[in-house]
Amino acid sequence: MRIPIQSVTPETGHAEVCGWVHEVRDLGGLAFFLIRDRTGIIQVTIPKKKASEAVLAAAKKVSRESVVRIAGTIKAMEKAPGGRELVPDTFEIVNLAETPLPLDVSEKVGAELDTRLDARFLDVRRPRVAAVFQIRSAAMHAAHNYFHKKGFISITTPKIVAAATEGGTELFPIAYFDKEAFLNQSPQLYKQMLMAGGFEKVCEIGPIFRAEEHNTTKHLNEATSIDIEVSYADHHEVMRILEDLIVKIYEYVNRSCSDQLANLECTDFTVPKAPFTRLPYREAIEIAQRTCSEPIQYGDDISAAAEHAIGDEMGSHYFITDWPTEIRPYYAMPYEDDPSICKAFDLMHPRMELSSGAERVHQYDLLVQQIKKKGLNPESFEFYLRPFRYGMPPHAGWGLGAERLIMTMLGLSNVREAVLFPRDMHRLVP
Ligand code: AMO
Repeated sequence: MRIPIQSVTPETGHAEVCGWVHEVRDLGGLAFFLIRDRTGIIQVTIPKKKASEAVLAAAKKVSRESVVRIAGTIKAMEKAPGGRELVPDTFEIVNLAETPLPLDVSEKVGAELDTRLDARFLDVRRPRVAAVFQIRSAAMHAAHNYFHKKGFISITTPKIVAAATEGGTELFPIAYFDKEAFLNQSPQLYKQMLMAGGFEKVCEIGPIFRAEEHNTTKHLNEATSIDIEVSYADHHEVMRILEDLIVKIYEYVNRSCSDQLANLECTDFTVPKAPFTRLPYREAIEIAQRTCSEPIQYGDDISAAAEHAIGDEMGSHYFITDWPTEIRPYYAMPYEDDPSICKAFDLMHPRMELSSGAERVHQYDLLVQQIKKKGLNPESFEFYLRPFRYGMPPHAGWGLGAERLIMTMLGLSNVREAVLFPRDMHRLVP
């Protein structure tokens, strides 16, 4: 019976392992193989004089990254990985890999991100790369768990839609029988409609599609959004949920992924402390004016350069609150005493924005007015506006980018590193 390589100890006795041939070394009288599965690496040592003909023949023929099944005796061996080695009785080549390999899995030869993404199936065999996705899986598990514990209803909203969410731009059109349709940019309108449906607390972790022609290290054309919407909550309450979730995700990763963090050499992994600073937009602009080389004014969007300058000053996660109503979407609730600013916020990591959210407009007339003010046509939002006429509770919510969360958590230099098969302007395959 096959056992995971990590579980093989010097006391194991006889063991059978399956995996890929990670490295091959021939020292004349001795042949060494490193065999890797997703749990670890074991050294297989073949003393040529003592080994059977069949073992020797397979060992001679096998190429790197072939799949093998090897059974034999486990011996303590201080210098080998994990302090043990396997001396085989049988050595089966389950599937021979072609040579040369498109990518060096042992990481002795570095590769450009593009080459790695082209051969992603091999790239993710690299323990450091696999670690990113094991951590991402743990982080998503922590999020699901958190929402479940807090009584959220997990929903799935359509990704094929008839109208824009955030206002007409950045949409991928698709052929949908004889109709015009698009890939959805955000579950925004649907999660709000479900507040009218009485679900009170909804969450969704799903894909969002943005036809942005950005070629940066933090933009994807298909991303994963962690979304919530909560009835009777204001912006303060959903900011508290967001910072609590971030802390819980970091804590869970810290607890359950120590091997993966070590693999990634994430030595500065620290769980952020809540509450995060609430920095009003006006003060954020003042910091940027003082510290950023690019000019910026009240009312401008916060550029990447300004984001960095403010992030350097803040040093850890923080919220930018109280944004000018003019530069936020129509669904953000203006303050009653000063409608020029609204109850919208962004959650920031010092490197970039992670999440946007707001208390929403729940009054039909105000919402129609705000849609018109943005130069949009309320008629194309009829399906969304209708629920606001039949008892819509006040509500608030946010969307958090899963890839940016993982990227900033692990100090990855490119958001594509946090996606198995990234979609960007130049990449549609694999
Ligand atoms: P927003 O458009 O700010 O807000 O998106 C929310 C978060 O999703 C992530 N994100 C992206 N990540 C990678 N590449 C992209 N192209 C990309 N676009 C967005 C970011 C961002 O902070 N409806 C609102 C949310 C809400 O108010 O509930 C929305 O979609 O991390």
